[in-house]
Amino acid sequence: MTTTTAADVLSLELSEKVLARLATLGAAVPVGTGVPTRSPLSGGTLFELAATDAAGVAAAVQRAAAAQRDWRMVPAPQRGAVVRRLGELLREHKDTLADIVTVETGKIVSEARGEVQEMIDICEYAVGLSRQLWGRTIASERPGHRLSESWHPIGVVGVISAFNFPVAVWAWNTAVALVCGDSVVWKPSELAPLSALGSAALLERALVESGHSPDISQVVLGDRAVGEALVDDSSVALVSATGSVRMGREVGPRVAARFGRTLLELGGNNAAVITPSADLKLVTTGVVFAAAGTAGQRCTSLRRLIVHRSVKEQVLAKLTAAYSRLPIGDPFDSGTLVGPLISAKAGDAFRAAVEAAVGQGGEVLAGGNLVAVDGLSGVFAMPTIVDMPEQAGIVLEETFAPILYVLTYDDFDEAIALNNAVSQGLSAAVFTRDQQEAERFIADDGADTGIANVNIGTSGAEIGGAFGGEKETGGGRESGSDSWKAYMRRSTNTVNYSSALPLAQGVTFLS
Ligand code: UN1
Repeated sequence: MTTTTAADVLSLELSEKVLARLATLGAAVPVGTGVPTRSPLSGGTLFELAATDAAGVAAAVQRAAAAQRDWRMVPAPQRGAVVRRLGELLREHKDTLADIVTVETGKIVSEARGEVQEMIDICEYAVGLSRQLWGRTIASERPGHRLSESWHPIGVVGVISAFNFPVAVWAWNTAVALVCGDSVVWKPSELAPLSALGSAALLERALVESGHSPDISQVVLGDRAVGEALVDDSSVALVSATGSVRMGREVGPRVAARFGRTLLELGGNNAAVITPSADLKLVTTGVVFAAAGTAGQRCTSLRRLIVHRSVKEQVLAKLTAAYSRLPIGDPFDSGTLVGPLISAKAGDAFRAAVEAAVGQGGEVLAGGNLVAVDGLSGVFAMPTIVDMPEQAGIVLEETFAPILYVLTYDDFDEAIALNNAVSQGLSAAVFTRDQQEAERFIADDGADTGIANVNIGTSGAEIGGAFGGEKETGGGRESGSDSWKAYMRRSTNTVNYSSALPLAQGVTFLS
């Protein structure tokens, strides 16, 4: 006889909630085996979905490739109209999709809705972009010649996304890829397949309503093997992958071996420098949101605080006071600011990191433990601050949990050196009212990250900028600015409208 635990009852409730939301979104749920769905609220399994096998991945890619051959000929502004419709549907169903995100990832309601808002934002951005896929005209050195460049759809884009932004990252890639004339095959995180099914259902509706093939968007479900099949498929022109550095190290060379393109968004080990002139009110809000928000599970989460010796005591007093008041609990409760970690494994990694930090001479100033939350059976970590004697060992690692390591500096050059002395290069921030320091931080010899902020934390980037980072973060850029260029192929065109054929560089041949 099996006994039903409180966690089982909660898992059942969450299953019902998520299935009702999926029905509202019009999503079919491929029940089967291979992909168990889970919730970090109960820590248990909800129900199981059918995994896509290798043949299924190949078939999905071929369907996407066939559909793309027509899609690429649809004028870009008309492709934009489909993305506009997707944005409208997301607006209409914002809270419904956000609820699924909360069930699957444990994100608090406000952040889950913020994630769907980020999807809406990128749709709107992509609609505008659909009329701005500009090439240039370049001065030719030859008379009667026009030199220009044009941008064309690249083909099938494979999107591999992570659990922490289970839907926004797909939307960044997909909204832009669609207006660029590409089709998309999505392999969502195996920890968040349900929010993927919900999002894809809305896109399918937008496509069908506008008279286009739903095959332009494909979802494949499963673990690593499914990701590998997608990565190795030579019909996938671009693999856009978000995840760990370890994952990127495998994906990068595999795609390169077949001369495919990659766009990699890997780990971060983001720091904020707190200078003597910093506005401490901004520091407190900025640091607490960046370090403890999303339970420290963003790539852009703040992990290192590089604080000037003269303000250290004051800064830490404010931060520890704020940390002691952070409500940890049910992410569906409106008062909660810190929800559960994604899994028991993440809880183990949190504990191991705190232990390692203490072993390396760290002093725990706030948090440090896992806590139980009434009525839920997931794993909850107390947002933690550890004062470290030096930047070494565990501080150099990205632990996906709310742990903030404190480092002390005396001289601004030293602060920049500490900021840059990690292998990742995603996001960095400086809090200062000194203009020289602010400018220096974002100058050529400043922070070496893809995102460098002044008087604002490391996380919570807007979609208008290019998102991504350097070094082991992978070098990719997605979302705004000119990131769209990664989703297109560039063609340089020389047109001779004269009756002579002068050769470039003054070469003479047959004349
Ligand atoms: C991520 O952490 O994987 O800047 C993406 C932010 C979000 C996106 C983060 N807009 O925090």
